[in-house]
Amino acid sequence: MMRHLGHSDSITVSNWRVCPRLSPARRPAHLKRGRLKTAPMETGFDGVALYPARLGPAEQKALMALLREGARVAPPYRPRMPRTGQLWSTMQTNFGPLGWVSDERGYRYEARHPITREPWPPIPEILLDLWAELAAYPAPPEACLVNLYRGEKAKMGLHQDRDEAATEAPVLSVSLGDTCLFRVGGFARSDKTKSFRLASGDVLILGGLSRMRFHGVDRIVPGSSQLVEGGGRLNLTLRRVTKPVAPLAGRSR
Ligand SMILES: O=C(O)CCC(=O)C(=O)O
Repeated sequence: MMRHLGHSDSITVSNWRVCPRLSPARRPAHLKRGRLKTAPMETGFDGVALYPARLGPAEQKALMALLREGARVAPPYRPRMPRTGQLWSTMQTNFGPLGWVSDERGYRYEARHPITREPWPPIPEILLDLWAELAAYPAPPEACLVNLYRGEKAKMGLHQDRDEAATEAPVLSVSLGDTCLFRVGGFARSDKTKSFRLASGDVLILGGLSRMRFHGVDRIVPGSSQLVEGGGRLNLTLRRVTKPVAPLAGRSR
């Protein structure tokens, strides 16, 4: 079914173009030095760490350029809900050996793009570095799900990330572009929730006791950033899907 999505369900790669001058295969050293070393902000939830402006403007642009390159290989598409086939309000693609997909058959990880049937492009090194610095997990992420929120209707309902076997690994999320209103709850959908804003460059980690908390995006604030060409917000979540076969002492990449 996914193979038969109409033309209007894909977006052109140029929508992702932000910084055509930069096309680094690897992150330049000066950007590495320029990363803002901020401490996590208190969120009120043990295991939910928010690093405001963890990526500075130059790193955000460099990451956008890498995402644009990746989108040529793995064009963003609009996924479908399990059973009903209803279209999501966000567009998605993935990087990494595995990618998270949703369609009438359910939620799962797959090694290939559901429309092109090509393998997903590799996770950009800049993101692997972030994981190595912040995830405190002895194996690299296997999936980077990319969500594109565009327009006032784009949102993501409260949900748990529960399709990964490695639930002891955190989910590391990077926000780019427009600010969003992010909501975190408890371990039942009906539990009390708390909202905070995620702005471009912010990094959020859901780990430890909070790995399985319900969370979602109520809405974005259109026009709050100029980073994403055509407007909108990109969210990248790094996930370890399978449990590492053997402990990799002290290494995360
Ligand atoms: O867009 C976000 O900040 C959250 C994304 C998310 O919850 C998910 O991909 O599971």
